[in-house]
Amino acid sequence: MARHLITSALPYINGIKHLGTLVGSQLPADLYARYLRGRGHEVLFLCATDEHGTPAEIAAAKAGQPDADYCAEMHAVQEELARGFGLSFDHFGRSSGPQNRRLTQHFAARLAEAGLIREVSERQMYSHADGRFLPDRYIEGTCPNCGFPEARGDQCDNCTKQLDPVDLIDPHSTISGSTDLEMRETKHLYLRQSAMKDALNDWIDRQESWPVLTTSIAKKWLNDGEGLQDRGITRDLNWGVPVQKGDEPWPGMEGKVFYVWFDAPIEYIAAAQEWVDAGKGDDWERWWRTDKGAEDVRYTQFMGKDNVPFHTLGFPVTLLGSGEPWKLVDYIKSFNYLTYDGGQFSTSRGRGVFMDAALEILPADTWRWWLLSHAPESSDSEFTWENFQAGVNKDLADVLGNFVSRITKFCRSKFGETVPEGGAWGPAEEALAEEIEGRLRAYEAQMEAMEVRKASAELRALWVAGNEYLQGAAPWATFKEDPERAAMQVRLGLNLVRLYAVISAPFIPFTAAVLTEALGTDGAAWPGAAREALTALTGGEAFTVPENLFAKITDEEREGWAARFAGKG
Ligand code: B3M
Ligand code: ZN
Repeated sequence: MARHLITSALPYINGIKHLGTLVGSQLPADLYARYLRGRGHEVLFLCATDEHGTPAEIAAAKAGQPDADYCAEMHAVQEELARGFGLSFDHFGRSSGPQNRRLTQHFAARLAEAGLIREVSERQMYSHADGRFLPDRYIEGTCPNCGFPEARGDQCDNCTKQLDPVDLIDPHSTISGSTDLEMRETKHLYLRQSAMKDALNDWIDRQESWPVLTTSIAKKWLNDGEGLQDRGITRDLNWGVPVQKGDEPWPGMEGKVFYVWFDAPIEYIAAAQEWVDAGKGDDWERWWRTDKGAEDVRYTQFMGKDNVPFHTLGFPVTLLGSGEPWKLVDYIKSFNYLTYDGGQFSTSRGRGVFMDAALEILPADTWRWWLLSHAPESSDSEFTWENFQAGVNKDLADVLGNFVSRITKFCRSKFGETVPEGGAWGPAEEALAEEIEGRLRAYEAQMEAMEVRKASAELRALWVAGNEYLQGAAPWATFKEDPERAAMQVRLGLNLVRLYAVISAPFIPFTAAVLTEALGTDGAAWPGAAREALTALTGGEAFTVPENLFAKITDEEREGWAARFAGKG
């Protein structure tokens, strides 16, 4: 029994996530966490909302709410959606919590002591009316290139030219509208990532086989072009972790906060502290400190490919640079993108399916199954309604749903709602057990390897094997000549249902719970030898027939949803 720490990239706070974000981090992380728990391992599965940064401030301003209120509300919304999708976090934390504030300030102090932070003087726009320095995105004016009147300090959205705030004609603050701006000297902190380059290279080289996607991105940033750059880790925002050296003030840094990408990964640790503070656990250090037992932990992170550099460079610099014995990640599982019907998901244009709407129209397991079985692993993958309809109707309704429905209903009609006794296995049953044995072990191997699509294919093959057995055995025909044999066939079928409930739970936990409930097989352990798993119910056990497990998606539904989620423009 190993101990497994699992984290999913933290969903940003400014709005409800679309299915592409879900399948690129939280959902596969949940799949893996559920699988490992099912195998009897000790698992700590953590996630949180990533709540700081300019986009959070802007979203709160747009909602007309104080930052803290906006974030609290959106956190609750995201937590509820996570529950709806069956994401089995041991804790779903908040990067704006006191634990993360303290830890972030602690790491900054340690890095400063280690000489890994330098102060840099920069000239930046100061707004007298607002009494603060303005981040580039908070300054607007006329584009010097194309004359667009609402160009931002960092970029013109009309001609896409990258800008400096000083380039703008008639600049004003987007907070107050004031034009009373001046360029002033100000200091920022830079993390000396370049000084850690060799340590990072060594660390990455020491890793067991990381997925190619992960390693290639990490190495590219480390060695390409100008190599690893030092990175500004402070910002002029109101909302964030105040820049301090531990508990001490940091002279010259008054009014500044840490950059969101500095504090966000630290929340992985803070979430474990929150988990303890919430009374759900009693020791976070044995998960995170290698001097306190975490050397036995295997730590796996899940994320989209755009987040990889921050996890292979930025966060390790923070942890290694602190000189303290923090647990580093062992394996990074990263994902490509899910596209939507030939294009991108788009929040602003309302294009694609978002987590809230998804749960409004269909049960979570439908989405979980399709998304995981089409996870963008080796390349981007595309959501289309035709493909979605086909996947759901075939795999879930025709294969699994149909199997469960046929066997339980047939049993009820001939033997009542009790697992029938009698009869002995013949060659067909032996052959089935052998096939299930092979496929079960293959399924486990793919799950261990976090090969999500391949694992889903093995699971589907296990369902298909049951269906084909039932088709061939045809207990409805056998029953007329040899009721004993039919009883044996039906019993085997019910044992398959029991088996499916256990092994399908990582993918479709809600359905698995319904099956478990119907069979009264709560607490059934992960199957060892197939032969034993297929004879676990020996006869005499009561069961109920589960109501229609999966409804098929009709063509009208598909067309209606395609139109509804096409987005404007
Ligand atoms: N919040 C994901 C994103 O918004 C980002 C992940 C943080 S993980 C520490 O792209
Ligand atoms: Zn322009």
